[in-house]
Amino acid sequence: MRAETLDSREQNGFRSYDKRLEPIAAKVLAGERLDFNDGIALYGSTDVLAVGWLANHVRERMHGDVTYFNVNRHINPTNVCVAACKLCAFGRKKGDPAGYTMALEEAWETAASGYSEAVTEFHIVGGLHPDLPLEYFLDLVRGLKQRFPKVHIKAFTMVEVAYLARRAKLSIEETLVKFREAGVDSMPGGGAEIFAARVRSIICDHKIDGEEWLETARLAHKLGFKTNATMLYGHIENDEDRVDHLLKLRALQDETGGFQTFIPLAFHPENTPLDHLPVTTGLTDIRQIAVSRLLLDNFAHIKAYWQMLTPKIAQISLRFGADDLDGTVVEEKIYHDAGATTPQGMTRKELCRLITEAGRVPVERDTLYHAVTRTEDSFTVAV
Ligand code: V47
Repeated sequence: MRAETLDSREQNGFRSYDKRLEPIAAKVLAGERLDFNDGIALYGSTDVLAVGWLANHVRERMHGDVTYFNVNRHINPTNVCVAACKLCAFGRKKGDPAGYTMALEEAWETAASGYSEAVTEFHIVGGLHPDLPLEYFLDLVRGLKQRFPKVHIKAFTMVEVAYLARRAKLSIEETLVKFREAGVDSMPGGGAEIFAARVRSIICDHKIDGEEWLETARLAHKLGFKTNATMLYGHIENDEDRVDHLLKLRALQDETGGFQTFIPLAFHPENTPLDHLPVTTGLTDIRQIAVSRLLLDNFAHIKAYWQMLTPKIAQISLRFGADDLDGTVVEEKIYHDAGATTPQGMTRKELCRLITEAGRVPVERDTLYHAVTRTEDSFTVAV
């Protein structure tokens, strides 16, 4: 067994005891695209280190040692939500005493509070509130732009855009144009979950379906918005569902080129109706980062979101395909309501330490991946 392992084929430094990885390694080393069956083989291989080696090879081909992070602040204006998704511990029904909705002044004050480090990005997502009109969100963004003109506003998932459009009786395009005029600069990747209808009907049956999510992203890209994409894994989906999800994102990226970053999100079951499910394990998380890097050959960035993965797993991910850790965050509600034990935020210094100790080179970026240079409390962006 041992001899067999050592004798297994070696290609450019790649070696594995799993024969199924050999043709995949040949494609990866030649810069060729992987297909559905390759994705299934990568999820099925017990040689996670070999899968990680391949992902790291691609990551270093694209980015060398550079590892990105940003100085951002999350703002969740409301947790009141009509959707009642089984995957979620954050949303509250209207009238629930634990529900909250920020007055605009409160949201603007929240934006200003936290670390003294000047943030370069506000990341804004929230519940699907049955009464808050589109105008509330437009005013929220306008007010932020007025008060913080240098800060990039990455706001509203495809799910929120589609919901607000329907409530305002506007098309998706009209709604996106209003957001752009108000000051939204780009969009986060949430709400994608898993596109497969069988899974979606159980974990988030009131949300837009997978096709609508993709169509909304397509329209956003056509209007010039950069957006991110996510996938929620580690619940009731299987390997086929995950590969299908990744390949649908890859196909849309071929068409529009509008995605910047992919963020795999590990399901946190605590305080959700799916709390009987186990949490993901470290190797599952790391393999997911690696498979994402290998299948999404047209995505520039794979983010190991430290809030969701824990700083320790996020750091290890930097050697398994990830080139981005997300940012300082300051205050996080979605994962902490679902039992996350990670800190609420991290400083620039802490993020840099994680990256440096992984043998990588930290680069502070803005949302669009321009390098940021800092002097005391101000910053300049190299465009
Ligand atoms: O869409 C909700 C997920 C997402 C749970 O674009 C859960 O840069 C795990 O999309 N367990 C919101 N996940 C977060 C998100 C995100 C985060 C960081 C960066 C970016 C970006 C986007 O969180 C939701 C949903 O998929 N989620 N509940 C839960 N219990």
